[in-house]
Amino acid sequence: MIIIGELINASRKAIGKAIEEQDTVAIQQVAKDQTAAGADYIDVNAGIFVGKEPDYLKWLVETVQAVTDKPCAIDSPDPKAIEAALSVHAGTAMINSISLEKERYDNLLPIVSGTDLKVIALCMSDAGMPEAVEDRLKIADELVNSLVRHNVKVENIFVDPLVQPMSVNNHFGTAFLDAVEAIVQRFPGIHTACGLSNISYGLPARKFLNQTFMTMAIAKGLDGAIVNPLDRQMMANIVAAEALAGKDDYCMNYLKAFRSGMLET
Ligand code: THG
Repeated sequence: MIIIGELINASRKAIGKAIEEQDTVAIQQVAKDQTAAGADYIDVNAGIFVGKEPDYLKWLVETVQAVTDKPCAIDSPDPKAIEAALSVHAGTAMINSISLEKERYDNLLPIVSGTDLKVIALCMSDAGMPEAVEDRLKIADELVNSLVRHNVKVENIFVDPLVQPMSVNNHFGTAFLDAVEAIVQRFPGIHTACGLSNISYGLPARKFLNQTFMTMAIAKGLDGAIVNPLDRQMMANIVAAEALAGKDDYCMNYLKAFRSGMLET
């Protein structure tokens, strides 16, 4: 599982405050904690700061990369903010995300076309949020085919079928899971990703739903997720579910996780 640490997101109160105050130490602590917990990418999001997003995102990338070797997932729909962040990013960043919404698509395609950047392809279009599995697949098809035509390698694409709250519609869970299954079958070598915790929005005891949903999604082939890596139970579940899904030769990762103490929750 490719873990994208979600915690450096300005919509979280403490992070929004730290960004506004340019509190390097606070941001770096969260970057270090997520790296130590096993994050492969550090998501950076300054989306609440209209007008200042490019400057803040650039500062976040510099601040984070000063204390971790991990690349960032640059979480913005704004090409100017993404360009600013990329201008200081070391190594191969992940763009989070392109979608089929026309303006976003047209502006972000030139940034990723012909590069080795990783890119999350979010299943959203100008028709709004997809509801049924077919809507998600139609968008995924168009996005992936178009990205590949524009010289983005299939292995650099992470399709995000979009997790929506099941408190709104109790079929949103299965629509997502079925979409993951179909995408993994249809595009060999492609990756998938999602903001998993959206599933439990509006419900109590969210951790329990998030962890169980993660296990179900892994069974369908999910191999990337934007999650809180400091949730030890979640991280332990991921290692166990991947072994059970046949993704862990000789249970090597499971055994390694056990020996490192990661399975003591
Ligand atoms: N898809 C893609 N990108 C995304 C999302 C998506 N980026 C934003 C969001 N959705 C995923 N990121 C977050 C970040 C923080 C939280 C949820 C999703 C969050 N965190 C808890 C909090 O602030 O209380 C803390 C973590 C916890 O305890 O679980 O709510 O769908 N491509």
